[in-house]
Amino acid sequence: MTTAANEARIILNGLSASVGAWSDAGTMEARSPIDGSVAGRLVEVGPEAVEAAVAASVSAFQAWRRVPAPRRGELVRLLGEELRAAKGDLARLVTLEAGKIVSEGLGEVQEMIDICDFAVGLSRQLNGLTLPSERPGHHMRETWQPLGPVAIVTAFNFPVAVWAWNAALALVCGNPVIWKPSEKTPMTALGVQAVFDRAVARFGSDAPEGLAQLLIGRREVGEALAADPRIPLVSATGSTRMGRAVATTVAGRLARSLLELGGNNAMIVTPSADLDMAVRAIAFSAVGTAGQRCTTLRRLLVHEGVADALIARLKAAYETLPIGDPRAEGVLVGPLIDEAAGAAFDRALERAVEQGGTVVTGGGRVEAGGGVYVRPAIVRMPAQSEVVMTETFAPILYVLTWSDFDAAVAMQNDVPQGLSSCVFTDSVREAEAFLSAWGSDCGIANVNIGPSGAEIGGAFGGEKETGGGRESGSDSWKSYMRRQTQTVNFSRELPLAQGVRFEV
Ligand code: UN1
Repeated sequence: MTTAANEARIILNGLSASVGAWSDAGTMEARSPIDGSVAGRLVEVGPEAVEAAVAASVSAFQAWRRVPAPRRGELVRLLGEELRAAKGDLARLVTLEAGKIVSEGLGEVQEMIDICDFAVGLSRQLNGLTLPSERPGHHMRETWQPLGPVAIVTAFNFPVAVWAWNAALALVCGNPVIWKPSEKTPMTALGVQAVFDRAVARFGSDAPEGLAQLLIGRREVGEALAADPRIPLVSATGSTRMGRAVATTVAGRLARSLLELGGNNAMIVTPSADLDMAVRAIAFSAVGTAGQRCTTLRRLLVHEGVADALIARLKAAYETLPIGDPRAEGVLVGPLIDEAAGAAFDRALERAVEQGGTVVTGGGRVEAGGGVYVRPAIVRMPAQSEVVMTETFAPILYVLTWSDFDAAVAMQNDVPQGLSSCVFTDSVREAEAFLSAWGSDCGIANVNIGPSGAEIGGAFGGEKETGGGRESGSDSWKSYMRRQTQTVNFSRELPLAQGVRFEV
């Protein structure tokens, strides 16, 4: 029987990806969390490979920045077409290597396609301002210039979309990219690179060598990229600990980082909330991707008058959740990424009980063919104790109650992470208060929709401990460019500054 990992390897072969990447001497196992199978070993690079990769990127930059932005957009348009053609294969790779259910794998590739469309339009709208000069016969304007090589470090849980958010924007902005994917998802990265190469082949020779590079490697490769003075922007997604290390290194050389780190997202449910909608939103955002999204719902803050009714309905919904092989039709909860994630799930539940929590449902493993499958848990907590304030990358939903709306908002804000948030209410007062300056302190605030599943059109990311990075839509492109204020004197005078005379 073909193992899940071998199925991924067959798809890669079909995409003509990873030719030469496999070797018995390779040191990176390509595995699937579905059944724990291993497809083989991939050759990985060490930090010493970063030198040559950055040199190639710098020379690619010299050419790419001269290509007009709308023409750069054409490459991203072709990438979008190739992604559409390869959508099924890439989505399947995401399922096989990250363990996402089929519709989530497809959804992730759709995010790649969407950001390509967005970036194509953007390639004709990298607009600056013209500014009134205080000096006669002068023209002032603001121009957005390409920045240089962009390093992209991505996590296992969104193994393809996050690269695309960064790469599509970086490319239209005139920057080459160097990608270090998670060591847990090298195969999807190889698949994406193959699709990119197809787009380049159709585009033509004005796409320089080394425009988008892939470095299969470990933490040290990311560290070397973060430390390299030729990389003006490092965009990294992952744990808060990793983000702090990247931010410190990058700030130490006064360059820019764009970070997407932890989330500890809450939903406030008020007495007027539509509970049918709330139950569906909670189930999707708390157990989707087996609780391994940074936007996963982790804290449910319910008004004490509706708590028992809501919890009873959630318990019933949780107890019929189909858990198992994410390829199987109807399954909603796939595996955790690895044994360490399973252990973190178990430990968090133990800590929750120690801290006064009562498990309403879930916990423990489901035997399903070799992967780490857990039963999503709901735990009622007496207070926002240490474990509630911590992001555990697994499907645990902590439930707390409140009686005063302002106190609920304060509770939602009282964690270090500030990525996504939402309120379920039919009261316009509560909804608007939640969205006001004294409401949610998160980067994303929603009304009557859960905290996950953000569209690419908005700036994605958080405030507070998430690193404050904003990626993908809105004006996030400005992070990938340098702003230049330009002044042209078309007079025959030299007014140096207001009121200053300087004769030589
Ligand atoms: C992440 O979990 O790292 O909003 C990103 C969402 C997705 C992106 C999540 N569009 O759930």
